[in-house]
Amino acid sequence: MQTSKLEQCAVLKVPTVNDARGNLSFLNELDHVPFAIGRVYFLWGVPDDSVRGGHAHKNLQQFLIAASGALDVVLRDGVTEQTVRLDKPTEGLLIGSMVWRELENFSPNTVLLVIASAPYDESDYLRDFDDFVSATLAP
Ligand code: T46
Repeated sequence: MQTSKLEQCAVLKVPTVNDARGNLSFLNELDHVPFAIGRVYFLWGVPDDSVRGGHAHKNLQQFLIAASGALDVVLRDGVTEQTVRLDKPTEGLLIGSMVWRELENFSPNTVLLVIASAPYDESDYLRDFDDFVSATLAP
């Protein structure tokens, strides 16, 4: 039986050093982020009624951290669905390829930091859910 793509998604700790001056969190490539880093981008100024995402990636892997604020990430593999609340900068969500994601319920002033395995490439996106289901369930 095919393994669910959702099992390849995981909430991982972001190593953090705390002292009286505040907190410092860091990520080492191929260690805390389990892939080679091709791009970093961040979402900010997101209205609280906004829904982002609504697509899957053929190959891209990503690691999402709510550096500030909070949001829900809804993950779907075409069969099952799981919602992960990101609300602390000390943990991040690893999303593998061929996982549909929707980002919603942003709290005010959320900054979502995204570390991606490759530069932006529109041809890597599946933006139609039926096409995604067909592709992911194909033998
Ligand atoms: C994802 C979620 C978490 C670029 O020019 N470069 C980039 O690196 C990215 C990510 C986007 N863009 C352009 C493409 C669109 O014209 O920015 C515009 C908005 O992109 P999109 O509608 O894909 O944004 P989101 O927030 O729905 O999705 C993004 C990522 O695209 C996606 O990979 O997983 O954030």
